[in-house]
Amino acid sequence: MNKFVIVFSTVLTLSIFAITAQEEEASEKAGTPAPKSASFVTPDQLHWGPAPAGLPAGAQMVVLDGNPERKGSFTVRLRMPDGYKIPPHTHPTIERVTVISGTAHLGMGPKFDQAAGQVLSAGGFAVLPSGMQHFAWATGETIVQIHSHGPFKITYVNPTDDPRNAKQ
Ligand SMILES: [Cu+2]
Repeated sequence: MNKFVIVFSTVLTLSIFAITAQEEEASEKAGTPAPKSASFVTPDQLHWGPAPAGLPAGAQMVVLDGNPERKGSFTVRLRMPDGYKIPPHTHPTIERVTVISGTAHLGMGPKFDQAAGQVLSAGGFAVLPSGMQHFAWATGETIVQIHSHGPFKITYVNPTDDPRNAKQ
């Protein structure tokens, strides 16, 4: 390894640490404080409630960590009934999806197309960059875990798909 490579990798490592520290600091300043102690939850202790109004009716959600509405890291789970569909949409921040149970289908693009989805069974994982148009549906009751940074929002490609527009 020459000197340049060593210097470069040291600088890179240091900047990664700096970015992580900055993220944590930003999260503490403007939103959910970073946890100071360990916390544990068993599956029977999860307090499921109705999913937010931005999602089609019928799903349930539980917040495991953080607050999706505030700045900072958060983790939630979404329980979808069989056949549940989320029309094409985007998020302002990255969406990381882990399938806990059931089968989730994820498709990319502005048009809901059940022929174009990626099938993810339990244990499957997906990363959806911020601003990327995607859609989803479930076969069988399906639980996915979503890990991202808040404030997390959902913007539908077609505003008539937005359940918040129907509630008037
Ligand atoms: Cu999404």
